[in-house]
Amino acid sequence: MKKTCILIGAPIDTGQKREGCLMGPAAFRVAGISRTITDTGNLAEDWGDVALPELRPAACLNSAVHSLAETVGWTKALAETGKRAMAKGFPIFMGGDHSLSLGSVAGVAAHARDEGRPLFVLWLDAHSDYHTPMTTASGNLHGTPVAYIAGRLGFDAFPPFPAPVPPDRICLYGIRSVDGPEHAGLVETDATICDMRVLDERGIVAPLREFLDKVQAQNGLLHVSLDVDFLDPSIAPAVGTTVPGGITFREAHLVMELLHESGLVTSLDLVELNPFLDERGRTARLMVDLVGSLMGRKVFDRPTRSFG
Ligand code: B3U
Ligand code: MN
Ligand code: MN
Repeated sequence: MKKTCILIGAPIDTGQKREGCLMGPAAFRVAGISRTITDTGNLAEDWGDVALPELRPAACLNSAVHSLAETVGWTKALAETGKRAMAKGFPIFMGGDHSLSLGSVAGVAAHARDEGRPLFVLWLDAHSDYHTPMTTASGNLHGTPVAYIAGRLGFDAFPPFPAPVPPDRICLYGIRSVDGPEHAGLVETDATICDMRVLDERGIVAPLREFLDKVQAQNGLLHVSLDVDFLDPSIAPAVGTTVPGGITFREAHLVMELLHESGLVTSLDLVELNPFLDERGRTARLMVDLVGSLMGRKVFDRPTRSFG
């Protein structure tokens, strides 16, 4: 079925300390994201970049936390735009660092709640991003969205998350860097953890299909959050926090093809691209190619496997 992809630029780099991610939306456009989508027979509508609203003072007891007021401002703005976009089509949030997902997923969750459908979240990332503003040692709020989405306590400066996603509807896939307080929080939950140990042992397909089968069985909406550092740094150098041992080119495309085939994905984040660190646009192009696979680009048509 034809999708209307709504491109939403989120030029944010205050969720961490390295400048450059704010150029991400421009790089995705230059790398041809619209054309890639329309080439797959879908529609692309570009809503431009979201603007940061006027800031309200915000405070947090953890003095390491920085850019709190900006992050709260982006969260509100993106939640509002995200909810509106869900009613119109398939939002693609182009970051910007991963703090944008505090807002994008809040908007998606508000829509799911209003529709009476359960929301599932697939987190494609080297990191678990399960800090709260109280537990982060770096103070970088891009390390917190999964905790916010799951309704973990400690986000007093933020709007309450509209409809927290129970951890058994969250899958962290590809993770290989988890801090102590994140681990301590995660082991208390029944989130699906597909860390690299699991993926090396079982392969990338079976664990993903298991999660997708769950989404299908519950008639869920599925938000996918794709962090550049999910990919191995050898193929995706344009990211501030590279972690070795990531997903290969072929694995990444297969993940996207399986997601396409499932027909379950309803929204997407593309985050952490730092064009200033790229090599002649290769990471931006790879991310856009992955969007192509997610939207249905393939070499041969073959009967799709049915889910559920
Ligand atoms: N967990 C570390 C590192 C990190 C998280 N997300 C990224 N890096 N990209 C932290 O700073 O919270
Ligand atoms: Mn991340
Ligand atoms: Mn990451």
